Amino acid sequence: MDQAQNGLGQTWQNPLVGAVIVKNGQILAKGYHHRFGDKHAEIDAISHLKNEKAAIGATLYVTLEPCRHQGKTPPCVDKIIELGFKRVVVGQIDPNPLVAGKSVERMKQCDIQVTNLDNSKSMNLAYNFYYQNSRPLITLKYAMSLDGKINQRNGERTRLTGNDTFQDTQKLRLMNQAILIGENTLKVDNPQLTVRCNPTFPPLRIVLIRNAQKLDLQQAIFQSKGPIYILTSYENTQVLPENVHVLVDEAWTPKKIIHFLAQQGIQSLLIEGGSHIHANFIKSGLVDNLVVYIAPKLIGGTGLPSVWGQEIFEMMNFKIKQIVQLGADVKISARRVY
Ligand code: AOF
Ligand code: ZN
Repeated sequence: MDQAQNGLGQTWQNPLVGAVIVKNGQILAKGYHHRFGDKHAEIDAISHLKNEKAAIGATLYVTLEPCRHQGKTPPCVDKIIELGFKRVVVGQIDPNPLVAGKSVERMKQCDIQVTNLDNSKSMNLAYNFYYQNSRPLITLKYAMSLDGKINQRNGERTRLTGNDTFQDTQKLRLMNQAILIGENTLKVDNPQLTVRCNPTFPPLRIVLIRNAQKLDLQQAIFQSKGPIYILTSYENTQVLPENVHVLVDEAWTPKKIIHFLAQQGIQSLLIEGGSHIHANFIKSGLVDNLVVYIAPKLIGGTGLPSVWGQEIFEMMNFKIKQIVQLGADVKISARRVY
């Protein structure tokens, strides 16, 4: 798993995968999936053997079941069989229907001993979730005051949290393949929605604007690179920058948005706000994780609450996964339980 982590932030829609080759109690080679499109972890480890013949009778430890399909690279399982490995220990079965246990079967048929430790799923939560549920894993994030408000007054940007929280939200963006905001957040916060460290595969930026007939192209988001999808109910006739795509539907419900993202192969979505979008997604039951930053401030009065505008008829339950202090702020991460 340590090997796999080397690929963090670089593998995009592919999982993090690590591999180690062992013989006679000695590690002969290590490898990992470096980045999306590159060779797979097993092949990387094999490439570090002094001689491929050393694989004869050796054990291959790999955090994900090897693939058996021709993708951007040839099937790993063929190479494993060809080189004469005696034993293969996998960390989990690959939920990708192209693999899904079939490589394990194939190796067993070729008299390779196969053990599934089933201990590495937590490393690729969104990847596993996507294949199990045919939709992205949805995380809803907001920063609020001690009295549960996200903004001072409608129409004004309020900086509640400090720099440590800012750094953490950057990591959160990096861990998601798409980010969604609504038109109020676009207007009030004027965000770029970029990840400052310029990753190779930045998250897709999605903005829900009911009427996008006339976009304000001076806004920060339109000055930045990388694809932006505007989901709207009205055609836009402006000449738009090449990276801006307008998709029209009479009513972009959370369900339709998620369906669109699933079709794009997006495995994880971060919803950054505002409170109406939060409420709509919660109402639809489409929230899997919450990340809440609490700033030690009180707003009171007419401040905008974190979730506003839609009633939830049945209370939703979450399990707290983590509580950490970030500078003066507190971060709470929670996962939905049913
Ligand atoms: C492995 N080892 O290191 C990875 C695997 O488009 P491709 O060719 O890179 O294939 C992507 C699929 O391959 C991915 O969805 C998963 O099923 C498998 N990824 N498999 O044995 C690896 N990254
Ligand atoms: Zn492979």
